[in-house]
Amino acid sequence: MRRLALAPLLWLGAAHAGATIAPVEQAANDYREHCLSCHGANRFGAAGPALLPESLSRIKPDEIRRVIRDGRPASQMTGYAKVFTPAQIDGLADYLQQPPATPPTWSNDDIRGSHSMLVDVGKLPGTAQHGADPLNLFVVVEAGDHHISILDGDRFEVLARFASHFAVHGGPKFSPDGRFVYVASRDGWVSLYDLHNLKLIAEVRAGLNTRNLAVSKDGRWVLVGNYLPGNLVVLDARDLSLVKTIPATGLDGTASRVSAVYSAPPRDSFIVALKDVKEVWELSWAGTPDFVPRRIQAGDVLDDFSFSPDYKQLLATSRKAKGGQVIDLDSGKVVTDIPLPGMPHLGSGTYWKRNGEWVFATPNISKGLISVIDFKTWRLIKEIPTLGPGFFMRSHVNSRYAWSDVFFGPDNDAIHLIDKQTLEIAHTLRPMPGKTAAHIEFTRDGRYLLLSIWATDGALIVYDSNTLAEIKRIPMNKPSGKYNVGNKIEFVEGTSH
Ligand code: DHE
Repeated sequence: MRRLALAPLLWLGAAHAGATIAPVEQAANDYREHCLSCHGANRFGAAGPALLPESLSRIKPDEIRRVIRDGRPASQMTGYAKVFTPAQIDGLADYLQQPPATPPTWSNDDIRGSHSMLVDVGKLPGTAQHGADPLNLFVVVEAGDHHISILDGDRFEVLARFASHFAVHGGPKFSPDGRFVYVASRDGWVSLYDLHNLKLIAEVRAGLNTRNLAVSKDGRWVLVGNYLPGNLVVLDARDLSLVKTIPATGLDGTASRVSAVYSAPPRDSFIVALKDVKEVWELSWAGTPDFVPRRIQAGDVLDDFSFSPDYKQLLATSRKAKGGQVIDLDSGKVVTDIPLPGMPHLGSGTYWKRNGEWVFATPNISKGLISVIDFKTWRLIKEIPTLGPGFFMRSHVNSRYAWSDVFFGPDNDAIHLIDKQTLEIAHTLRPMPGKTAAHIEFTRDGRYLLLSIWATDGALIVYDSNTLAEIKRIPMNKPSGKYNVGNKIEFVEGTSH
């Protein structure tokens, strides 16, 4: 719609300027001549990332223009300042933010066509070949140059590093024994990696724009949630071959995007939140699953979500309602709304026991405060003011503190340590002044933790979680999330699911 409205306006502008070709056509020609070989015929991506509105929505228009003009350091994207006039750069940036003339599709055949099996797993040793504790490895996402590093969590040394697809987002998920890790990129690619043999096994493109993935507790299925096309994709966890696609269509026929998918191990099911219809879906993996969703009516459209520790209830953010909503998964009823004033990145919150009761805590993305909520009464226990809005909060059963970042604003180099019992800020660290400090993950025993310095010349900093002494700095390129195999497969308290 937007494109149809814009095209005549651009054309009119060009006609007045006496141009012989409409700017939209000019941009399409420029794309074909200079961008297509890397970014694909339909802007679906190839060696370079997809350039569809869904893929670019998180980037400001000025930044898009800047990248076309100056390129991206440490990538194959060179600058086009000497090739394009400023008007051509503006035209191209506008063009890329409009939907393509033909609506993009990604069919089952496209998924199957993208699948590649790189190694025959059956021929690889079934035990860890690297000498490190397989349950204390960390999978580290280096967002700066789109790589993944595998780190020995005892010696804090990198065992392997490999290129990922563009913009890995969300937590990688593991097979129940911790041998395999599944990674999703925003561009829709899913990769399967063998941590015992440090080898990439298989890859498939499950969609054009993906939210995240989940793995069933029995290790048989991978469920991928997509924005584009709005659907769920079930893959065989052994080799990522396609099992089924399920359009994210509401009961009334409205097409939706998928907000997030998680596995709920005690329920033997995947839980799915939909972005454009007021429904939550539960898909059982028990027995011989048909993956037909059980539909639960939500009070609002839901974004990211988390669970109560027993997985009986779901706690979701709702951008429209500017707050949170609790849904009982057994009865399928909305329990209550909860005050989450700053739209938290909910899956990245954490929970612990305080005075014998479970509490949930999360920073807020648009307000400098941490919300602490009682899991039994759903009442707000406290709002802890922080130095700025944050993204991630993490703890461990053996840690006195929950660590919470200040992702946004002038104090983004600070990290708060919240005392889990008093709910006061016990310490504020500034690990590398002037550089964003964010996202924590503990070793399996909780004795140490890894913190990211979120910069291209960044690092992972290893702390002793009791003395808070710095143990080691490992240089890395914008390390974003890091995930401890043992903590993730045991779904331990304090870890994201
Ligand atoms: Fe995330 C997890 C949604 C922006 C880094 N983020 C998740 C998950 C969801 C989500 C649903 C849980 C997936 C999982 O673990 O399986 N993220 C969203 C958004 O809706 C939001 C606000 C906007 C968007 O367009 O996606 C958003 N996220 C970001 C970022 O800007 C971050 C900081 C940088 C980036 O990589 O894009 C970011 N998100 C992360 C990370 C996780 C994550 C590192 C995994 C956290 C964990 O420890 O498990």
